[in-house]
Amino acid sequence: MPESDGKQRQRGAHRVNGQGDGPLTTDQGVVIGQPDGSVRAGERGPTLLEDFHFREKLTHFGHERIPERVVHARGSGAYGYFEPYESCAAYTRAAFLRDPAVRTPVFVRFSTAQGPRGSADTVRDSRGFAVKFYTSEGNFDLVGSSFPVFFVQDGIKFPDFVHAFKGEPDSGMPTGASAHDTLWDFVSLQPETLHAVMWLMSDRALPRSYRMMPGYGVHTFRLVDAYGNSTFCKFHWKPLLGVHSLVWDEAQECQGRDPDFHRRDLWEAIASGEYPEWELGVQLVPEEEEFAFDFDLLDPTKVIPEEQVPVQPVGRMVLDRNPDNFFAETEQVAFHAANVVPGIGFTDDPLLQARLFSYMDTQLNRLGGPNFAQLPVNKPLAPVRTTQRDGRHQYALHSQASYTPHSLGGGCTAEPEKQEEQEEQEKPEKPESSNGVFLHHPERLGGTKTRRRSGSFADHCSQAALFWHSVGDWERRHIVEAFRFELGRVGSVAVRERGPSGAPEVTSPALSLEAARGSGSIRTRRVAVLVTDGVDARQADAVRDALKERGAVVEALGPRAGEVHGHDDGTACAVDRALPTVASVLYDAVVLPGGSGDPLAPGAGDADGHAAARFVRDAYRHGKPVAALGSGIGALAALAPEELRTAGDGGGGGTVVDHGVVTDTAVGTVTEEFVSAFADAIAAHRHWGRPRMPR
Ligand code: HDD
Repeated sequence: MPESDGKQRQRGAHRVNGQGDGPLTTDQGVVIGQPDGSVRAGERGPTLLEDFHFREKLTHFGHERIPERVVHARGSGAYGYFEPYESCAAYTRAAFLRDPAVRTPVFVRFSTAQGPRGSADTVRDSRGFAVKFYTSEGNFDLVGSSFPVFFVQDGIKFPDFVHAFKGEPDSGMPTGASAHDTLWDFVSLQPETLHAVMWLMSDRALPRSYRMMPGYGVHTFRLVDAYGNSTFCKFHWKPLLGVHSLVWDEAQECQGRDPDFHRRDLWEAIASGEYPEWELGVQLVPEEEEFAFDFDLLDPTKVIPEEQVPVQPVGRMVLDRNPDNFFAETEQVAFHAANVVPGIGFTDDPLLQARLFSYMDTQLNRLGGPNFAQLPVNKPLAPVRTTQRDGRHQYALHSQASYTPHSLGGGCTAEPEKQEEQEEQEKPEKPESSNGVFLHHPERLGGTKTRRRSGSFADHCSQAALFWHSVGDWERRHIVEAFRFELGRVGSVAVRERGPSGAPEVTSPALSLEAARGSGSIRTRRVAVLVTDGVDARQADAVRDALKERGAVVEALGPRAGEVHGHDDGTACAVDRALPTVASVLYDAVVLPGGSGDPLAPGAGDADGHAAARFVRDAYRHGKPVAALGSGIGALAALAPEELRTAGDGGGGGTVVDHGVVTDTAVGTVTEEFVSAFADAIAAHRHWGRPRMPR
């Protein structure tokens, strides 16, 4: 791949491919003749201490791991770029938002919050959505979340929340899950958690893919223009593929079938050229309107309803490159909520203020010293000139004086204009946007030192209720089921019974998943075609080709890998995977083509002979599109409820769609009508309100 952007060229200097041409060496460059044996006193004798190669190798191995992140340990990263649609100079002097011709390289890391490094991807949790912009004016880290609200209002409660969320103190269980006593004890005693808990109990906590997940900056930030004027701003990332979720039963099964479900999905999409894309949007509130809301803009447990302040699209981000090395890049990337650039500023949100301290501290612990900004993934593209020196893992060979002011060797060319002079010009008459100096917004401060929380942070119920009343019926049903599951896992009766009181019925339709379905495309959706000996091979191929043409990833699943014989003489159908090795939860939709064979017949390795039937039942139960063609309709009818309308049910030919079940009597091929009805059903993602399948 050509090194199209500055970050990729910078990384190129660090890339090591293979071992080069020569023989293996030690870390000191000494050639090792025979790398597979340790030096022993006799062939069957003890290993000798003098074997420096053996000792070096084992010592290095013993130090391969660094402390995992205390939260967000489990993550996946990718490189890409951001470009603004047009200049945002009216609100911000930030160079990366001012010029549509400028592409800013980014590294993004998605993560779960609770589980350790090796935990499963599809747990019920909020997700981290951290973006590092390598801008021409320094790195800007937007360290966000898949939820627009956080669990606590003040950073001093963050360790309490995390301790409660993590496994129980004695057993360390459960891994990556909230369904246990300490979490529910804490949230039931700390009512400010209520709004985020509603999100946690909703399908928002079970993304189908990182590529179909929104992101939020959560806090109210500031945008600052070239004149020093500030506008309050909330950041939003909206995925081009729409926002889609799993259902709980499916998410749990996925944890076993493919614990890397989200990591694999992101990696494979990027590797195959299906680059995920998000739109960056901002909600802007003029400074004068700070108090125009019935909640406090500084309270991170509140959304600004989109109906009140619309999200304005400002640019797009595309992820187009997987990392070269998981450890060096995805593990060593160090985000810091305080990494901002000129034109972006903080507010006094007490959660944000705590974060401005915490991230640097945690990176010192995790990465073992103060020079982690020199690591390739963290290294800015903007020139770095500091008087910071020495420390662990120092790579630079500084020879100039390390203090300001200094006069040696030509003096300090890097010395900026005096800060006081900058600050005196609070509102310069002429824009001086290009000088790239970061100015702290000169907010006027005053007050009595206190630990008291502002009264404007006291309403914990209204927005939790707003969320509840705004989501669709099926979303509400899932929330109730989630509460049942979670509280069912809580041992303490007292904790189970604690709960908040009601609140008024107000809605914000933008909060429903219904409002964020996306463009109707089925690109990268995974469709299974169940085939067996006797299948209508021409039809199976036709359906596969038609869906692939629309961008879906289609796999034929058969009783064994290889191929199956077709219904017509001489035909065969290639099988991508043996059905017993996969499961419906790894796909978005399923098709039963026609033919003379029984598509639900057991295959090799199908322990109880029900793998295919279970596949179709699961897809149906989880609300996924299910299609049956020709004689496949009969096989489906044997499983599906009688109330379901299917083609051939006295209704004659053509395509029939009922609750996302798409049937067509065609033989030997598929009709355009069928393909587009099935594609629509896939794009709609899930179909609720189906008749229940008999047990
Ligand atoms: Fe945090 C990591 C997001 C509040 C302290 N946080 C971390 C990551 C994300 C977030 C995405 C992982 C970054 C990566 O991929 O490396 N955190 C949030 C959001 C918050 C939030 C959206 C609320 C709006 N965090 C928060 C508070 C504190 C922290 C209030 C402490 C006072 N967060 C940390 C941390 C972590 C971290 C301990 C752990 C690993 C790391 O920083 O690099 O410093």
